Amino acid sequence: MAGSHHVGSESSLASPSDQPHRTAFHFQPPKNWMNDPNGPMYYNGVYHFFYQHNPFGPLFNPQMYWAHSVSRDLINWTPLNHAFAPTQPFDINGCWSGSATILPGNKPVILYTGLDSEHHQVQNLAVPKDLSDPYLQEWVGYTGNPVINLPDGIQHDDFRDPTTAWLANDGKWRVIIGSQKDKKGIAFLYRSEDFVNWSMHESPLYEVAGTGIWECPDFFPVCVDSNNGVDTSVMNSRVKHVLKVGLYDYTRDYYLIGSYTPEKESFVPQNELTLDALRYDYGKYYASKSFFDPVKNRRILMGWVNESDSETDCIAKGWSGLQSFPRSIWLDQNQKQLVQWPIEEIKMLHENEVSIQNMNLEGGSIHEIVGITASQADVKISFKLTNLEKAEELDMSGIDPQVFCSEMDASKKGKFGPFGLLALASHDLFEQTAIFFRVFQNNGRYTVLMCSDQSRSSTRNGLDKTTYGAFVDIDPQQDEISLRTLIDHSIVESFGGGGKTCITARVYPTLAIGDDARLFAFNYGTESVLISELSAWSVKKARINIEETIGCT
Ligand code: DQQ
Repeated sequence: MAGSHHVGSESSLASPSDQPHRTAFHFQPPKNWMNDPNGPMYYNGVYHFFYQHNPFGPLFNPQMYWAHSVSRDLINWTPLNHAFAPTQPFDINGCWSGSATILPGNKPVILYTGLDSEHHQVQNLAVPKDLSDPYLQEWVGYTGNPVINLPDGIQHDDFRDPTTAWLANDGKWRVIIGSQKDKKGIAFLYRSEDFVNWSMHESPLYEVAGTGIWECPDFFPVCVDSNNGVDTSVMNSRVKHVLKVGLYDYTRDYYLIGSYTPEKESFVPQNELTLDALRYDYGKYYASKSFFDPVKNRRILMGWVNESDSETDCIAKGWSGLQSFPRSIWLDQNQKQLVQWPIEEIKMLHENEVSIQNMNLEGGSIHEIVGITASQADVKISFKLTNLEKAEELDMSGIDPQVFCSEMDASKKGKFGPFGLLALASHDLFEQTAIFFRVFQNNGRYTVLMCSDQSRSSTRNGLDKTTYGAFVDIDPQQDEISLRTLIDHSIVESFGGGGKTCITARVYPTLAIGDDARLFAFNYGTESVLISELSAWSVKKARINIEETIGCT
């Protein structure tokens, strides 16, 4: 059932000077629309990444295809033919999101949502046509598809996005599927002994009233005492489980951490799913999916980062949508939240290292970081604060950090903060994306706020320049306040507090492009802060989806 469409080659795009916002080391197709990551997996030496693709244009179209790329290092990707095209009665109106599972005997399979001939969302099974093909280029739909039909009482378009399945001790596979009923978000649970015959468990794995449809759920174990990842079926006293759901109504990925007992099919989270709940990323980021990488014993997460410009702009660019840089993801030592960090393979792309130690950044000062390509960079900076008793008094309880960051943008002076980075800045700072912190105290407790302010990111109007914000769960009395930011022409992906708080933004500078982009550390607070350590690199261009003969060795 592989589509015969070949994705266009990069040479068909306008020259780089006409494409100042195309990225260099983030995953994107050669052209046209991309949204959700689908079925990431590792199989016999090759990483596979599928994604929702409209091969015919740069805008969303429900008649989705599954595009397919392969890599040996998660950095350079080779495009293959589409794995699924909407051609069969069970997916004729679209091949929507889904996940891969490696069955015993090292046999990969995929479950994905099809929009059938009646526009019902159903779940389909597919297997590689030839397991001896190292790239698994062709996929075949199971003849008995769909393997899971729309449940009674659920609307035809409210049942989608099967997860990677997990196997419990009773020999039954489990999978969850996103849904809703009367605005109650639901993760329906299905079980099967053979991966073909599935039956719905009497109660969902989890549901929360008032949250609307749950898209692209993900359910996986995380170790309580190590940063290593574990395979999705691992269940023992050393793991907790994470349930991630995409709330369609808000385009946000929220997660719950809890205990899962397969014998009772109960998932008891330790945190609540509210709009203030934990999120993978507090910026532009959605429909993410994780997978276990057995090569380095880690769990890797990728998410869809949509555009912030207009449909007209996407048509002019000829493409739309990025994937976040792959992140390792694990449970924080305090077991209250997850931590994310760019995968170490990024080092392959580093060059021109610049480093600074113990530099005092006076209140109201700015320091240019020179010697790297600021439009294509990886920068890590750590701030040490002393005299914290001088921090502003503010009771942050009940404050929405995003609203607060929007009102207190980077230009508003505080005491400790705003301090951080000005990315993709023009020489006169007219254009800049400011990623920064503010520190407050209340009754002897400190709160660290992280903001990503896009309000001056471009001279252009008509862009979504929403400012994002979130708290960072660290104590500045004990810990330095660290920020890592990946800058790639039109994406600014930031990791605060060692990866406890992530914020991704899309920006479209007109002045700060290519070699004209600058990078600064800044401190507009009145109190000085110490840059204890700064390391920054230019990031080389990766080979991403440039058509060539397969052989990504
Ligand atoms: N995108 C897919 C759906 C999923 C949504 C369609 C999330 O399967 O629910 O392209 O972005």
